[in-house]
Amino acid sequence: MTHQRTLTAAHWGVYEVEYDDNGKATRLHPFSKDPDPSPIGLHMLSDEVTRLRVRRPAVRKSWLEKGPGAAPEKRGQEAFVEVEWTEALDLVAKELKRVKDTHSNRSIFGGSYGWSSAGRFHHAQSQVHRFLNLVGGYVRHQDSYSLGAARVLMPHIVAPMDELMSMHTPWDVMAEHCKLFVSFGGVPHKNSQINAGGATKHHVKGGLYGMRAKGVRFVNVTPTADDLDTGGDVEWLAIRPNTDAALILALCHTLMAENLHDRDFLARYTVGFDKFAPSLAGKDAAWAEKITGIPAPRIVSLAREMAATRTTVSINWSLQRSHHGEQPFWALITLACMLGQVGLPGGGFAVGYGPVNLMGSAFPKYSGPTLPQGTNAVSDFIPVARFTDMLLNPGGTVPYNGRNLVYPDIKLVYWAGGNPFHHHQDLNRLMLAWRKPETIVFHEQFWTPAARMADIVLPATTSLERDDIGYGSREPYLIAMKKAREPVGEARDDYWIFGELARQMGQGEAYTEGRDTMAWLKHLYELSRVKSAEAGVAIPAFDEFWQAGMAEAQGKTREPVMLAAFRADPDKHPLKTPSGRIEIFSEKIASFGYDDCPGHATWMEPIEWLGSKTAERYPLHMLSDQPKDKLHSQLDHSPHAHATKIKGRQPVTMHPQDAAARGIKDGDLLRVFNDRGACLAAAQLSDRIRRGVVRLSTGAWFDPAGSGSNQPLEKHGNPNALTLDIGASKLSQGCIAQTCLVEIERFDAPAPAVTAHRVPEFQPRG
Ligand SMILES: Nc1nc2c(c(=O)[nH]1)N[C@H]1C(S)=C(S)[C@@H](COP(=O)(O)OP(=O)(O)OC[C@H]3O[C@@H](n4cnc5c(=O)[nH]c(N)nc54)[C@H](O)[C@@H]3O)O[C@H]1N2
Ligand SMILES: Nc1nc2c(c(=O)[nH]1)N[C@H]1C(S)=C(S)[C@@H](COP(=O)(O)OP(=O)(O)OC[C@H]3O[C@@H](n4cnc5c(=O)[nH]c(N)nc54)[C@H](O)[C@@H]3O)O[C@H]1N2
Ligand SMILES: [Mo]
Repeated sequence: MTHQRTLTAAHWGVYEVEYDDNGKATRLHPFSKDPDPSPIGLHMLSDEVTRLRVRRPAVRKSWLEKGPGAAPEKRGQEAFVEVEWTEALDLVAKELKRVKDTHSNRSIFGGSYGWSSAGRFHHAQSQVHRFLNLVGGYVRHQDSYSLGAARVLMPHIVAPMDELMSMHTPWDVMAEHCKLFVSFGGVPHKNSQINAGGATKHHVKGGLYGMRAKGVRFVNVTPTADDLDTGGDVEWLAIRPNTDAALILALCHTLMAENLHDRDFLARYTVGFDKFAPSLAGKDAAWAEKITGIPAPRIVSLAREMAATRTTVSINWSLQRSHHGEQPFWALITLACMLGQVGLPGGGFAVGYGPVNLMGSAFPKYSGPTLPQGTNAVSDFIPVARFTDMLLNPGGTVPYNGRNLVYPDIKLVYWAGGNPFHHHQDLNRLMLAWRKPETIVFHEQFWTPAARMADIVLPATTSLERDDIGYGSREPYLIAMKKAREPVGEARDDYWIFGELARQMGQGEAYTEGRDTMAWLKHLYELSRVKSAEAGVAIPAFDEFWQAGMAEAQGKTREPVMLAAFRADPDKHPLKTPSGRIEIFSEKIASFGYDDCPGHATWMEPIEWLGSKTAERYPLHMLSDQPKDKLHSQLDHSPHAHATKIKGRQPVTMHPQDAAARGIKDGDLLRVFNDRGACLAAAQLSDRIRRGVVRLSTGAWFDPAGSGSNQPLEKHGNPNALTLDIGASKLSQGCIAQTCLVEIERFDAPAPAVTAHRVPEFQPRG
């Protein structure tokens, strides 16, 4: 008999699962309804991917034999012992009880940051938080690595990021009305492959090509020209990294000097321009040329062009992942207000067309299914990127958004669905801090570097091995993600694992509410159906959806133009800022008295940049952007990601002249280094990158050679061996991965083998 294809959803897209005559899933195909499907997940069934699965529960040898806290410096170095599920669950439940009783739930870090997999019920972060809440709570994290600075800044001055993201004017309206589109950091096609929970219809390429076809002019301010593809001409302004705030302030300066700013708009819709304007003194185009490397005459003419025509200014999230990363965002909002086009079709600002597929979608917004997480009895939290600081400074304080937080004393770290040895900055420093907890528990699908550095690793299923519901914000389709195969090895759903642990800790019924997976899917789906209907969006009943394999949301479409209601009547539709207006000057932020984030947009030198003293020793600015061939570190071991590697390493893009000055040829093995670390990578030459800038995309699994020394060589090309682990400012404490200087040399010594993609050693119990 023939087996019908089923669907599966990943953050990067939907795939059709093909089965053989025996019902075995054999191949994945692109989703037929997607005009621009992503190749990232095509090999999810491959042997290369399966090879690295965690197959059985495993416990680090010293921990198993000597108990919590034993030889923490051996994490990642020593063998694991595989154990039965019953024993593994017993160990975890007892250890949680021990930490709760001898310390308290304030000693459990369950922040567990990470993207997990698509699928709303089995979302690992939701599951771990629901579980830890039921057993007394945990220290959580706030904000994200994605938007550390913007999530804190934007609600003070305009609106929360999530609201702004889903308000972005759709592509067809942009094509019709926008005349000049100025992007800071491009609109990278590679990034828009992703939408959290599952991209179903990729529309960014079509959107950009449509704008170009209607004659929109594009100016791209970026160190890396390949981040904007419109199918036509793009003017490239090759800016020095981390200096965009200076450029934008100089654009503001020109507008004011030439009386081109929209006084009516500023008076009606904003507060604080009078306090900001004097700070522009001296910040003219000539001043900005020295900082940014963009010729002064072009800055002046660009400001005039912007004022003369319907203009959108769009900024990418990468710009705020930098030291003082609040400033380019605040400056951009200020510039858009001076241009006076906020709320007009094709005009105003965008906080990123491109980072994910969501922005510019015209599909209705409705509430998707989500697993309730309960309430957390512990109030302690950290800004997410202060994780290493927390471990190193228990009892220490950290300023954050107007308050001082105290770092808790963490004894147990519980992680499900993230990879801190991918996402955190300065991984050599994290390696040292990682010794602090007495116990580290991971649920993982794969033997990632972080899993290999844990004490107890529990094998989790992938979304191909369980039933779930795919839903992404402003995507047209809900996807019935049907189980396509049996779990590999003894892998179990995170839900099953937490259910069992909860049972042992007397919370089993509270955790499962008596439902199995299918009952949960139906329950969560029907709840979301009721809420969506209230908002004017109809989705079919669950059984019909599951039977059909997918569902299309029908109904009320969106307000087409970003912030149009506010523009139409700011009294009736005030913003949620203290004044109800856009805050060019924020009394609130000024009142915090932070020297690194004053009350209005300004330019402050980053701690490292091409104009700083450090550049004498480390003259290359390293950008570590999101990888084209994967989502973060996920599927780094798949054939698709492998194909981009050179000599088994991550390529580092550099300008031919920077390479020639160092005797480097295309494809050479390189050592990238600074005072914090060093890694190996391979040269990929391109004249589409600014001189003095190099790009080492994230995602190569962390692969330190040896250990113990302060600065081990990372062998695979993980940029977080080099990045700096401080906060963007006292306001946000956001991660600043894009602020990083390095030097590069040819690596002529015999190349050490890459061992990132390996299963750890297993030994019998001693
Ligand atoms: N230098 C530098 N560093 C960066 C960035 C940068 O720009 N530059 N970007 C930052 C950003 S924006 C982000 S969002 C972070 C991303 O950092 P992370 O979200 O931590 O990265 P992922 O690689 O997606 O890790 C997800 C992990 O979850 C596991 N997983 C997937 N599904 C499941 C599941 O169902 N159950 C369980 N138990 N596990 C599962 C995967 O195997 C994988 O190991 O990285 C940040 N780091
Ligand atoms: N394929 C793929 N897509 C992804 C992800 C992934 O891992 N893989 N991750 C997703 C996640 S979690 C997030 S948060 C988003 C992040 O989205 P972004 O933060 O916007 O993405 P990046 O790729 O880091 O950077 C985008 C562009 O900004 C440029 N840029 C960097 N620094 C500067 C600067 O100082 N000035 C200017 N003008 N430009 C600069 C970079 O060269 C790059 O081309 O991407 C999402 N999309
Ligand atoms: Mo992110």
